[in-house]
Amino acid sequence: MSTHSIEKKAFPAHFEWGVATSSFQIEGGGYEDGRGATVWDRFCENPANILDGSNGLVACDHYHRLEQDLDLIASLGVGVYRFSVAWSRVQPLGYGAWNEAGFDFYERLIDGLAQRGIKAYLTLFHWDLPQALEDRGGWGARDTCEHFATYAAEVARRFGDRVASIATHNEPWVVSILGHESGIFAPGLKNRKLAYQVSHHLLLSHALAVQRIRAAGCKTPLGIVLNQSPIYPATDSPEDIAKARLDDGVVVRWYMDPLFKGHYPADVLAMLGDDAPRVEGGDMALIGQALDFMGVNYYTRNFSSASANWESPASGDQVTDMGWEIYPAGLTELLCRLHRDYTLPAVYITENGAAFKDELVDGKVHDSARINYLSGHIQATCDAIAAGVDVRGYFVWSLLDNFEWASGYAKRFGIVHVDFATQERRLKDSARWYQSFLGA
Ligand code: IFM
Repeated sequence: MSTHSIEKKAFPAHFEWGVATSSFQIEGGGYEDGRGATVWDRFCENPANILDGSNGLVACDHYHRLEQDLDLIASLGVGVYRFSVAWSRVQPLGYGAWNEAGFDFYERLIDGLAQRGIKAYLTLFHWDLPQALEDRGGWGARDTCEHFATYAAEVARRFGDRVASIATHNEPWVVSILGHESGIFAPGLKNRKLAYQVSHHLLLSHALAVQRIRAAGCKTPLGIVLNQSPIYPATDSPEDIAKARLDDGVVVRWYMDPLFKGHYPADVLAMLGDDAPRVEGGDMALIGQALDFMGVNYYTRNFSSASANWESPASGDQVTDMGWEIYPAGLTELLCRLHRDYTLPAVYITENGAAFKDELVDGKVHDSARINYLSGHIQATCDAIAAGVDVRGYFVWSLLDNFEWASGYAKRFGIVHVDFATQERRLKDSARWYQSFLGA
């Protein structure tokens, strides 16, 4: 079925294979059982913000279908499941009182995974900031870092010994830049200075959370998940080369340098000028503390052009339904470059996958393009390991078709098809391919 002949036995014996999701994208359950509003709830209240005018109030209704979904995950034969905790479900305002009903849900999730022999990889923040904190300045306010560390420590106190991994943030670049500079994601703000202050606070909150969790004696591996891609100049003009270098600074080095070298990249700071974030004494040392792992979310490569009119030549079956070029070699290249430029902890491919225009025919989805995408990127991961990068796991994004943020339900990333009218789940061919690859 796949044009790539990669086999699981090409990987180290303890390599982890999983699927990934996030709270807001699948849980639904509205404001039930005391869940507080999030910035994404508020953002969706303006239908113009979302391609299909939808919201996350029902999503995949995972909140009510937990047992069935756990069985589905187990049926794939994966050893690990990556999910995120909705902060506002367990602490509705993001500060103050805890919500036991919210913790109960994650209790059942984590126990249900253990009963099925699946390790839990928990992410603390996948973008659904409690709206009450946004009303107090959100990630632009330094106080939010302290609130996040308190929340993180409480989740770790309750679940730390039962999960195999805790990631603080998922893709801080998205929260800062798409949420606060371009404004196409919640909370929908357009202010570059704020966006970079937010990025600093996300990194600081990550660091405070790691410090607090470790100080409490929790030995669970701790890390952070970054979206990354290799960025090439669109042409060999000096202007495009300079732009690609700066864009690499904004997307890759702005996060990697502070986390693994203890400072922000000088070229991006120079570009920002007065918009550079306010950094207090001690922040950088804290952000640069050692981590147990880093997660890499890889989907595509990017090109940078100094000209606003340049368009990628990739088209047709070279691109996914997001318009993202399918370029598995970029993953090998990215991993090798990170390995060369930084002293990395263990690396996990925490997200990789693709949206395609799936068609449900007679209850089946023949998504050979997704199979080729996944097998190509699994091969690319194998190539990076062969080149010496310490990659320990790979997670398909995503288990289910789900709420794809500003694209609503219009883009389907799942290896399991979801009929959003009936909530029926159906394994796509890609899920069956993954099952057989894993030997389930
Ligand atoms: O759906 C998202 C996910 O929430 C974060 N990483 C990228 C995915 C696809 O856009």
